[in-house]
Amino acid sequence: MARDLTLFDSAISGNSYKCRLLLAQLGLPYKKVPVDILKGESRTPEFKAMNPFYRVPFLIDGDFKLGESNAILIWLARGSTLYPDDPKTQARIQEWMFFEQNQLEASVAVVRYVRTWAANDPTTPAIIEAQARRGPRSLQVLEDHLKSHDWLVGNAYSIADICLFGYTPLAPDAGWPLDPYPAIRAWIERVKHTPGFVPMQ
Ligand SMILES: N[C@@H](CCC(=O)N[C@@H](CS)C(=O)NCC(=O)O)C(=O)O
Repeated sequence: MARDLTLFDSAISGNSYKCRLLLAQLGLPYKKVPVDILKGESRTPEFKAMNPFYRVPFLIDGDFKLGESNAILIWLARGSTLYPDDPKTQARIQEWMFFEQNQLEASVAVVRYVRTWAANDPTTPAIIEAQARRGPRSLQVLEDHLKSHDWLVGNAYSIADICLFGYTPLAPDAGWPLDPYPAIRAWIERVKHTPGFVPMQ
């Protein structure tokens, strides 16, 4: 029986894009439900009742519901070459995925959001200031690794690459251009040439 997948999604969300990219590369058909996060559609009582995390992305797979983009990536990629069975490879992939949420996404996604959609909010300068070091530092961690590796884990494209691809290309929107990071720019081009790649918008 065909898998019944629904993704609650926002076109402007890098976390949602990670899931769209994986679904496309796995060739999995799914129903996309757009959520206008700028209009507060992720904060309505109805949405919260379905999804206690009240954020996108959110996946419904048959009768199984799952939030958090990286949990969704792992769930969907299990059994595919994008998340190999080997436990140490999986641990390495997860290492990058935790780094992404704690360092890169935490800085790039947040600063991009406030610069783009909350520029006049009085709290915005303090938020930008709080992330001023973390953003470039996480880009440098990525750059240092990619100087000597084509992919984040082992010799193959995996959900670690998909995960980091969500926000790394958006770093310029957070005020951190990618000119000082040639290895990251080369990796971005490699990811764009993987089979089934789809752009964010
Ligand atoms: N850690 C979460 C972060 C999800 C998140 O921050 N989603 C944002 C869009 S990228 C959102 O739904 N914002 C709307 C809101 O907070 O109401 C994940 O990786 O899925």
